[in-house]
Amino acid sequence: MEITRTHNIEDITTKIVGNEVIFGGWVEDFRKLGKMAFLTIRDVTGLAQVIVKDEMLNMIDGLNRQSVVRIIGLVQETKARDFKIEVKATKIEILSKAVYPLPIDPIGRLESDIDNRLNSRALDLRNTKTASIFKLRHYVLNSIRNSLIESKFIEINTPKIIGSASEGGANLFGLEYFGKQAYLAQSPQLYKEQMTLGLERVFEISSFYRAEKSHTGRHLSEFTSVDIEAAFMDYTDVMKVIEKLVVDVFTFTSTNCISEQEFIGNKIIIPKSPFEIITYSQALDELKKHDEEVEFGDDLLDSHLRIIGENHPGFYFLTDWPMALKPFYIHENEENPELSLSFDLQYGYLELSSGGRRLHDPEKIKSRLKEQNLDPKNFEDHLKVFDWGMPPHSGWGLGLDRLLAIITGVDNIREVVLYPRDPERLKP
Ligand code: AMO
Repeated sequence: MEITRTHNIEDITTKIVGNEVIFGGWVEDFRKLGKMAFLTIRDVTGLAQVIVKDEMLNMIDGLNRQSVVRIIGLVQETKARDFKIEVKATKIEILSKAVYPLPIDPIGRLESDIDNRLNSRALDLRNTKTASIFKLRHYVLNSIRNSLIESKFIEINTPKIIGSASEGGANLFGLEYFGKQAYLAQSPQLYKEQMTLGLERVFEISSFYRAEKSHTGRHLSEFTSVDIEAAFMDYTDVMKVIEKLVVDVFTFTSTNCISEQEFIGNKIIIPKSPFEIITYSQALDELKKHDEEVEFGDDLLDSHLRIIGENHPGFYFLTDWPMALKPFYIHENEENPELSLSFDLQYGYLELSSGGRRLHDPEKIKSRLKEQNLDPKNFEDHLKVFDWGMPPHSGWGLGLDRLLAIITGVDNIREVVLYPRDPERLKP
C-alpha cells in the first residue's frame, strides 16, 4: 500500500492550479449529486474539497465518515463558497475504514458530553475545537520554555517514584517498589530545591500526582506542573518571573494562534501588568466587609476566594500568608514570624500557582517538620544537602492545566488534558 503524500492540505493553494497533488486525510463529509460527488477531506492542516466522478463513484459508495483516504488529483479553480480551490480526483484509495456509527460525532453536529468525548478521546481530537485546544497547549509549553530559558533557567527532570513525601504525608499515592514502600511524587519540591546548589536556576515541566478525592473542574489526580527554583532570589523576585511568564505566554499565543482562537471561540487578551498584590490580611478585611466570619490563620475557602475573585477579576497575587497555613519548607518573615514569605497567583477565584522563599537552615526545617508531625528521619537524604552549601532560594509551582483552562476559557480542566485521571477515571 502506497502511503506517501506530496502535499499537506494547507499547501494546496491557488498557486498550484493545474498541478497534480497526492494527499491524505479523513473523510469529513460526503455529498452525492447525480453522477458527481463532493468529498471534504481534513488533515491536521486544513480542509479540502474533492470532486469525484465516473467509475470512482463506486469506490466511495458507502464509504463511512472518518475513513482514511489517499487522493491523487488535479488542482483546479472552484465556484464553491467555502473553498478557494478544489481537487479533481484521478484516483482514490481507501487506506483505513471507519465504523458506522462512531461512538461520538467528532464534527460536533451531534453534541456529546465530556464523559463520552473522553471515552473516545482519540476520535474527539478529529474535532477542530478539541484539536485546537491541544495545539494551543503545545504553543503554551513552547512559550513557557522560551520565557524561562530567557530568564536563565535550566530545564531538569526529577524522579516521579520517590521514597518520601515531598509535600507532607497527605494525598500520597503509595506503591510497592521491589519490596519497599514508594510513592508517586506530589511535586518536584525537594529535588528542585537541591538543584539550586549546582545549577542555581532550574525548571521542570512534568506530571505529578495527588491522591485527593476531589470532584471539581480544577483538580486531577495526575496534573502537569511547571516548577521553578532559583538561588539568590527572594519571593518577590520569583513573582516577577511568573508574571513575565504569564504575559509572555498570552502575548505569544494571542498573536501566533489566530485560527486556534477562532476554532475554540475564545479571544486571548494579554493581561495588564504589574498584577495587583493583595495581602492575606487585606483579603480578610474584604471578606469581613462581606460578613464572612474569618480570623487570622483560617485558610481561605473556595467560597471566600469566589468573593475576592469577584472583587479582583483577572490575575492578582495573594501574599504574606500565615506560616501555619504553609508547608514546612516555606521561610518565615523575620520581622513578623507569624507571616510567611509566600504568595499564590490567582486568576479570579482560581489558584494558578503558589510559591515563596524557602528555609535554607536545616535546623529550622527540622523543627518545622516536627511542628507539622512529619518525621525528620524520613527527610535525611534531603536535609544533608543543606550542609553542603545550600544557597538561599525561592520558587513556585504553576498548574499548567489550570493555565490552559484560563487561556481557552473552558470551565473544566479535563477539556485541556488528553486523558485526565480523577477518582472515577482511570481508563482509557
Ligand atoms: P501546590 O500544591 O499549591 O504547591 O501546587 C502548585 C500548583 O499546582 C496546581 N495543582 C493542581 N492542578 C490540578 N489538579 C491538582 N490536584 C493540583 N494540585 C495542585 C495548582 C497549584 O497552584 N511545591 C509547591 C509549589 C512551590 O512552592 O514551588 C506546590 O506543589 O495550580
